[in-house]
This record gives sequence, structure tokens and C-alpha cells, in this order.
Amino acid sequence: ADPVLSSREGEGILILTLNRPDARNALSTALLERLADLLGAADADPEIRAVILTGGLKVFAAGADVKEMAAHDAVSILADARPRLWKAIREFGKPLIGAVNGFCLGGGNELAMCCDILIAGEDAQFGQPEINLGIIPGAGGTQRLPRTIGRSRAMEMALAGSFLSAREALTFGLVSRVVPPELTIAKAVELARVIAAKPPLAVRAAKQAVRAAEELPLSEGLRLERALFCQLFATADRREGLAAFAEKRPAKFEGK
Ligand code: DAK
Repeated sequence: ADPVLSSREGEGILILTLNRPDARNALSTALLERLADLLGAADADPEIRAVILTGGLKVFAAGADVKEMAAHDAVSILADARPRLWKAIREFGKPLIGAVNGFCLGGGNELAMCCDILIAGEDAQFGQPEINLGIIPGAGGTQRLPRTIGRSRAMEMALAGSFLSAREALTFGLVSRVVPPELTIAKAVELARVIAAKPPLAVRAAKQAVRAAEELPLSEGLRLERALFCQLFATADRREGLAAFAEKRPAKFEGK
């Protein structure tokens, strides 16, 4: 079976569904490869304006495929294909909205943190249980969690393996909304539709700038913001946006 299902949802929206239900959507190398390929194709397809990533209604992902990892030794793990795949996933340039239900653990939580906006179902549970396996997070968990929810809570997750409920994840800023589980995808689609109607070059620049805030010192981040802001003055969509405002009509953006 295809480890990631892909479907179009109306104009400009793609839904990617992790599809290894028997393994709680564990992130096998084959799954990550397929996901990286699909995101690469979506990035290059001008028709696609936003992507939704979900594991369906029961589980987001139970982390790396533990059975596959058990086959690695200290040398083969160095040549592991997965870091390259994770990098490709992180570099997706269009809006990526996660719709998370059930367990979102280990690499699953790290994958959720690759999303730009997270919608959680009330039953979602977030954790980094790698410590129980004698390892630590390997796809950014120790770096992104403290930047997102703060050091003390990130330490509790990484050292004690504590889980966060959906409500806690909302309070701590890991997710932006909590809805009944059956509405996570609908809510993500609603947001994706709003974003899909915005000028795509400005959307891409906004994502790049906000993401850079996780990495750059403030002065460099402000410089990047300024450069991206000025670049957008060269776009037809910027002229259209300002003209439409002056003429009191809705803007028609073309991604140019
Ligand atoms: N990998 C492989 N199979 C898994 C799995 C996983 N992570 N999680 C569950 N499964 C499989 C189970 O083995 C079981 O298979 P069968 O026995 O039916 O063949 C089936 O899914 C159903 O699992 P359960 O019977 O356990 O189902 P429950 O609903 O009772 O429990 C659970 C669900 C998610 C709470 C539980 O399965 C669980 O605790 N799973 C393991 C969670 C975990 O430890 N996750 C962290 C994995 S470490 C890296 C990047 C990333 C990472 C590492 C390196 N690089 C780029 C280098 C990430 C590491 C991790 O994520």
C-alpha cells in the first residue's frame, strides 16, 4: 500500500494522509521518501497553494519505525537516508497545515513541528518518548520544542517522556487550535482555503520570514524581513492588491 495518500481538495489544496494504520503511521524510510517526493512536486506545481498533512482520524504518527531502527548499527546510522529526507520536508516552501489526531510521538511530533500551523483534535497527545528507548529525538525535537514551548516543558518531554494533551499543547503554543477530532481536517481545509486566496509570492515570503525567526538573531531577521518586503514590490500581485484596494474591489492575484 502507498504509505502516503494524496488527494486534491478543491482549488489549490492538497491533502496528504500518512497511511500505515497497522503500524500507527510509523515513519519508515519509504514513507518519508514518499512524503518528501510529494511535497517536492507540490512545491513545484503552481496550482497548489497550500498542503494539509494528516494521519487521519485515529493517529498522527507513532514516531520513527522502531523495527527499522533496530536493524541499524553505529556505522549504518551515519549513512542513514532519513536526515536528507527530513531536510527536504522542512524546506517545503508553501504553507503546510497539520491536522493532528491521537498519538503524535517522537518523529511524529517532529514532523508535526515541520508544519506551519497545527490544528489538533481534542484527543491528540504529543510526546517525545525516545528517552524510553535509550535514545533522544533525532529530527529536531530537542531544538524546536524549547523554541516553541519553552525550556522547562521541553525538558520534561525529552527527559521524562511526559506527554502533552491537546489543551496543554494549545496553552503552550505548540498548536493554534483544538477542535473535535472529526473536524480537524475540515478546519485545516477552511484555513487552507483562506490562504489559497492570498497572493502566493507574499505567502511564500511570509512563511520564510516567520520560519527564519526560529533561527536568526533579531537584527538579521529584521534585515531578511526588509529584503523580502522590498522584493514583493516587484510583483504584479502587489500592484493588483493596492489597485484593488483603491478601487474598492476584490483583488485577483496571479502569483506573479
Ligand atoms: N514503529 C514501528 N511500529 C510501531 C510503532 C513504531 N514507532 N508504534 C507502533 N507500532 C506498531 C506496533 O508494533 C504494533 O504492531 P503489531 O504488534 O500489531 O505488529 C502496532 O503498531 C500497534 O501498536 P500498539 O499495539 O502498541 O498500539 P496502541 O494503540 O496500544 O499504542 C502507541 C500506540 C503509539 C502508544 C504505542 O504503539 C507506542 O508507544 N509506540 C511507540 C512510540 C515510540 O516510542 N515512538 C518513538 C520512536 S523513536 C531520526 C529522525 C527521527 C527519529 C530518529 C532518528 N534521524 C533523522 C536520524 C525519531 C525517533 C523516534 O520517533
